[in-house]
Amino acid sequence: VEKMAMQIHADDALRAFADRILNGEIRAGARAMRWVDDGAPQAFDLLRLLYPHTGRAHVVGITGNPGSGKSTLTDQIIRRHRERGRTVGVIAVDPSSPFSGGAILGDRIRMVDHATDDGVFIRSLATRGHLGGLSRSAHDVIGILDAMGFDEIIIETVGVGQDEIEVVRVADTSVVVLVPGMGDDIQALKAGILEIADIFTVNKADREGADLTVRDIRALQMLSEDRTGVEVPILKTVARTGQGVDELLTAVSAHKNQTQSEERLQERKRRREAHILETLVRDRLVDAMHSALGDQEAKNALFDRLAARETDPYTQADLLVSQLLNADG
Ligand SMILES: Nc1nc2c(ncn2[C@@H]2O[C@H](COP(=O)(O)OP(=O)(O)OP(=O)(O)O)[C@@H](O)[C@H]2O)c(=O)[nH]1
Ligand SMILES: [Mg+2]
Repeated sequence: VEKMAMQIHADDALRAFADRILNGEIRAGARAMRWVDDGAPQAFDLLRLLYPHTGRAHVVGITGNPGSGKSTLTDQIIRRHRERGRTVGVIAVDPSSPFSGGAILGDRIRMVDHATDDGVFIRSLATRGHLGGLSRSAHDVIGILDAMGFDEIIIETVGVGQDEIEVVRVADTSVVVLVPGMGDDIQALKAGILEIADIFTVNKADREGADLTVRDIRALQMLSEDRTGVEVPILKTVARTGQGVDELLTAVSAHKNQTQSEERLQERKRRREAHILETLVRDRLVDAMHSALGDQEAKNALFDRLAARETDPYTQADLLVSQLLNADG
C-alpha cells in the first residue's frame, strides 16, 4: 500500500512537471531534455504524458556538410521568425567529427544573439551515446519543444553518416545545404541525401560557381526517376548577409502547404511513427536480451563460446528471440 501511495505521489509530481513543460517553462523543458539525454527511466513516463500535446509545430531539418553554413542560415531564419512574433526551438546536432570542434564553438557564439530572447530556445544534442539512435533522441527533444509550445522547430544536422540522415526523418521539411565548387562531391552525394531533400539551397552563393552547382543538382535530380511529379526547388542563399533567406522561407511554407494538402503528409507521418516505434521496440528487446542472458559472467561465458566458434550468433539469436517471445506468452 505504501509503495502504491508513493507511486501515486510520483505520478502527481510527474504530471505537475509535465504541466510546467506544457506552460512553456524553459527550466522544466531543459530538465526534461536532460532526462532524455541521460536516458533517465522517468523520461518515458514524461514523454507518454506529453505525446498527446505534440505534433503541432512545423519541424524544419537543415542538413549539409560541415561548414556549409547551416548555423548561419539557421540564425537568419530565427531572426525572421522572431520578426513575425513566432517562437523558435532549435536543436543543433553536434557533428561527431573531431574536426568540427571549432565550428561547434562557432555555433554557440553566433547564436548568442538570441540567448536573452525567451522566444528562442537552442539546445545541442550530442551524437554519441544515444541508446536507440540519435533520431529517436531528436524526436523526443522535438516532442518536448513542441509540448512547450514553440511555433517553429529547426533541427540542424550534418548530413554525413547514417545516424544523421536518419535524423532528417523527424523533420516535416528537409532543407539540404550545399556550397559552390563541390564538383565531384555532388556526384558523390549519397542517393539518400537526394531522396530526403525537399528543398536544396546552394549557400555561399557569393562565391563563384553557385549557378554551376545548381545545374549539377538539377542534372542529378533528372537522373533519379522516383521523384515523379514532385518539383524539389533549388535555391541560392548567402547566409552571411541574409540574401535569399526570405525565398527559402517561402519555399519552406510552400512545401508545408503542399504536404499538408496531400496524403503525402500522412505518409510522412506514418513513416516517422513507424521508425520511432521500431527503435523503441529494438531498445526494449535488446534490454530484455541482456536480462535474459544474466549477469556479466554468464554473458561473458556465452560471448567466449561464440568467439571460440563453439556456437554461432545466428543460432543464439534465434534461441534468444524465441525465449523472449515466449516469456510472457
Ligand atoms: N562567404 C560565405 N560564407 C558563409 C556563408 N554562410 C556561412 N558562411 C561562413 O561559413 C563558415 C561556416 O558557417 P557555419 O554556419 O558555422 O556552418 P555549419 O554548416 O553550421 O558548420 P558545422 O556546424 O560545423 O557543420 C563560417 O565562417 C560562416 O561565416 C555565405 O553565405 N557566404
Ligand atoms: Mg553548425
